[in-house]
Formats: sequence, structure tokens, C-alpha cells
Amino acid sequence: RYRFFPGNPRWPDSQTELRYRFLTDIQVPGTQNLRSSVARAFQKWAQVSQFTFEEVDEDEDSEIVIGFHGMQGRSSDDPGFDGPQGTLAHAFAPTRGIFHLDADEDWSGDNSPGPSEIDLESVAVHEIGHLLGLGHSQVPEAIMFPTFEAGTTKRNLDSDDIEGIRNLY
Ligand code: TQI
Ligand code: CA
Ligand code: ZN
Repeated sequence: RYRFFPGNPRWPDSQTELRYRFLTDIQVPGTQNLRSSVARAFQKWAQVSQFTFEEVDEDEDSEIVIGFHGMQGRSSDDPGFDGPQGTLAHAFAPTRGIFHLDADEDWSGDNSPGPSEIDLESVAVHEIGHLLGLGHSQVPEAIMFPTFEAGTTKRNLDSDDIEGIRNLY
């Protein structure tokens, strides 16, 4: 079954409109459709919760910041990613609003990933679950189950994910 983070951190009830922006300093091959893949991922959660999500320009205020990172961290408290494979992405619990993608992965922004490619939309749906306050689930069908295979897609919320978000908010 679904889990929350320790202490059940969540976005305040007053904040149902969450804005997000993309950092564009690192460009990654295969991710031309980054914006639409991430927008579709946000829509899955918007459909089953109180939240609405809106992309804003890079120089505007937003609750959520999305960006690629390489092995070099952006700051001293940021160790950076681990190169190809291993960790693909990470996102923090509410209300930090940080969603990083590993720039060194073989990302697929297409409808169907090649055999070794990582489906960006699938990973985004999972990481947005973390951004909203869900930890990992033990239900294998759940988006929040901590296993994902290259070359596959898993883009739709399971009833376990939906129960999780509806119980937190
Ligand atoms: N990144 C891990 C993840 O998102 C990072 C992580 C580990 C984490 N433990 C956490 C984030 C606890 C928040 C809370 O789970 S990952 C999956 C999986 C990853 C993993 O790159 O390993 C997906 C990214 F495990 F679910 F398949 C996307 Cl879908
Ligand atoms: Ca990696
Ligand atoms: Zn996870």
C-alpha cells in the first residue's frame, strides 16, 4: 500500500494551484518533448486531486522547479547524479518543489521508448508523486512502486496511487 514521507509533509490546503518552471541551462538529447511529457504527467495527478498545475516562464516565481543535472552538482549541498543508469531522477517531499532529472540517461521523449531508453513521462509521473507527498508503495502496479525498467512505459496511476493522494489531501 502507499506511504507518505515521515511526518506526512504536504502542500498547504490554500495552495491548490502549483506553478512549475523548467531550467534550460542543460539541454539533453531526446528530450525535445520534455514540456509536453511533463505536462501530461502533471495532468494525471490533477485529474484525481485538488491540484492544478501551470507552467510559467523560467524567470518567474514557481513552487516547483524542474531541471536536468549532470554529475557535477549545482551547489555545495547538491552532490549531482551518478552518470548513466543507477539513479534516473529525484524529487523532494513537500514543500521543497525540486525535481531533478539525470542529464546522462538515455531519455526517450517519444511515445514508445527504444529497448534501452528511459521513458521520461513514466519517470515524471513517479517523481510528481514524490513532489506531492507520496513515498514508495508496496503495490507492484502502483506508479509509486520503486521499480522501473528501461524500454517500458508505466504512465497511468493505479488505484493505490489515487487512494494515497486522496488520503493525504
Ligand atoms: N530515483 C529515486 C526515486 O525517485 C530517488 C529516491 C530514492 C527517492 N528513495 C526516495 C525519492 C525516496 C523520494 C523518496 O525513487 S530513481 C523509480 C522507481 C527512480 C526510481 O531514479 O531511482 C522511478 C526514478 F524506482 F520507481 F522505479 C523513477 Cl519510477
Ligand atoms: Ca544515473
Ligand atoms: Zn521514488
